Amino acid sequence: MSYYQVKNFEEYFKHYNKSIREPRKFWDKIADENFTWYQQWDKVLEFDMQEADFKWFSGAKVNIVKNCIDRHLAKRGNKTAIIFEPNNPDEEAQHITYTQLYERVSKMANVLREQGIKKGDRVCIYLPMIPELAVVVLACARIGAIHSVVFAGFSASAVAARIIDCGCKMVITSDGGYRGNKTIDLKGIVDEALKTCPTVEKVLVAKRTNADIKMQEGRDQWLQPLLDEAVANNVAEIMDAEDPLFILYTSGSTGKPKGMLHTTAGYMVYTAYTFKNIFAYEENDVYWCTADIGWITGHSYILYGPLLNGATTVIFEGIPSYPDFGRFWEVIDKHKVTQFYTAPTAIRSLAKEDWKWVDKHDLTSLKVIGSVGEPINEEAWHWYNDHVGKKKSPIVDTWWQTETGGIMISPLPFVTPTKPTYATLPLPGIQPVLMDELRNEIEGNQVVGSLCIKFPWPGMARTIWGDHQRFKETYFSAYPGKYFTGDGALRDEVGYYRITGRVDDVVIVSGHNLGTAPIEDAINEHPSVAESAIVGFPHDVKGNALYGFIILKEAGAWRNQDNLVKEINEHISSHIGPIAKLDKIQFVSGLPKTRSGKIMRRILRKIAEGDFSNFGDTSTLLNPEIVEEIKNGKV
Ligand code: 7RM
Repeated sequence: MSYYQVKNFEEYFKHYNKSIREPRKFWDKIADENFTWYQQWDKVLEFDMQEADFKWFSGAKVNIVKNCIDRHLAKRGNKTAIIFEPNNPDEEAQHITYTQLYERVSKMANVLREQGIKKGDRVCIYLPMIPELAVVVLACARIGAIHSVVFAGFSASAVAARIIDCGCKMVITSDGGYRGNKTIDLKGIVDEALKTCPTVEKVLVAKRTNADIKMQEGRDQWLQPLLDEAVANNVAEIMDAEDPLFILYTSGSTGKPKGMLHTTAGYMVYTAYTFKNIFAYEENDVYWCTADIGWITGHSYILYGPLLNGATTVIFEGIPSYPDFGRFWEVIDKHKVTQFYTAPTAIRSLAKEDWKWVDKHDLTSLKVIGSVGEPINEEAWHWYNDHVGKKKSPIVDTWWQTETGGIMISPLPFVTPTKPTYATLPLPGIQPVLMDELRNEIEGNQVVGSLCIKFPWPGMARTIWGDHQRFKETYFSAYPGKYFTGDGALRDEVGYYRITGRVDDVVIVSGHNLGTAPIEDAINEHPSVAESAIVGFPHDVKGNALYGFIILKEAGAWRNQDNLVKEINEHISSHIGPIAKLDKIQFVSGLPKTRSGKIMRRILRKIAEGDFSNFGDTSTLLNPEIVEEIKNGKV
């Protein structure tokens, strides 16, 4: 296998430059050397940026699951593919070998076919983080059905909207799910959702909690008896390179969720290549990504990327705080995890707790630790580096999106010197650019702009399901000829990128263009502050002023709040400038967040403006109750 793995920084630049000079040759070689194909491609890439039309490896025939499982069987049949770590630490972990995974996926694939699912049909998967989730996803891909995984925490209305949008024929769910000391009634939520979903003919139900649920005659069936009857091998569907693989909904700040469509060959090549390089994965490593499979990070870096590399990947059902704040670190020790990949929101919430929770566990197995989902603030970066990485495991701060399919900007461990809060450099094959307001590319270093990508890459989404026009408008029209990410970034004196957040979050105060991330960073450096979010609100004199929502650490909660307000503003003043001082500060116990830890700033903006009328779709919030508290405490 060869993925152009580079050994040192000099080599990185050499490979990078080559990949830019001859991108087709670059991807051709990666695709050629690392996968099994039924048939090779005629052309590596054809595209039209204006029309947002991209074809990778056209003419090729392939099945991604054969590449994830079957081709490993000869050499790795008895190797563990999946380690399942249950919510309850007293329940035994499961080790599923590649051979066992082959058998389980084959049976599931046979069940799906028997139940009438064919290539191109959409299947909604609404399951907790249990092995069946992985098995069902892979079974869909094996038979060419398009999976649409919906995070098992979304409400009935969110589930229904996603089922209706892509016309799912089947839903696969469970009798319930565990999350810390709670159980969730997934089947009940599906029943509620399906009242408005005429396209769904069948519901298959996995057993997990043994909850007493209702089964609707003629529609619902228990999964296990069907699996018991199925044979343990299966002939995979032969897929065209550009056949759809999955749809994954991303909420976006406004409007209805976008069903991002990913296709087969390009996504396969890209997730495999990025996984291998960014996590420096070696044969006997144990890799753990704490994301949910209902999120793109779980698709690309719990399932496809690791399995394509024949890796051992951990699936964790629980949450970081159950049964105590040491759970992540206990699991790392228990399974001797070598690569650990999580989100800044998890890091910050654990950094709020006593570091004895970390230091009492043995983390010496770790080699590389990663971060994804938001800008990681300086304080959290150092905490992660000191307490988890022990200053020896490099942090890979990985920037990417549901739309990009895989990681785009990230350090390569042991190659790229890391720098706190910087995602650093693009992977070979990726061409980021910064654009100014006049839509010109900004050359040189020490500059700030809108982050675009100026050449296609294999992992990119191909369209929004059912709405190609919206795809074109959202991503390919703001900067003609380029993919617009929606994020702002700065490039430092050596060319390292730092993502500063969504460009919609920028606030203009007295004519100054302020990114929210650097101000939040400064606030978070205050010893009493755990986390913060700032938004703009209309102001008679300055046009806009800044409103800060701040979560205090336990120690900070005892302090005099007027003094804290003064100190925080003095700190901002000296670190950024008086222009960035906050007009209003509200101390809150939490911030409205999506499941993947992103703050829903739209809600905070409305509250800051004093408009409590229409918060838009809040069904994907992890903690909807916090909205009420924040409304009531408005200053
Ligand atoms: C993987 C994922 C995408 C948005 C993206 C950014 C933000 C993600 C980082 C980051 C700074 C990072 N997909 N984002 N990673 N910002 N540094 N390392 O999160 O579609 O759910 O979100 O997340 O704004 O555009 S996503």
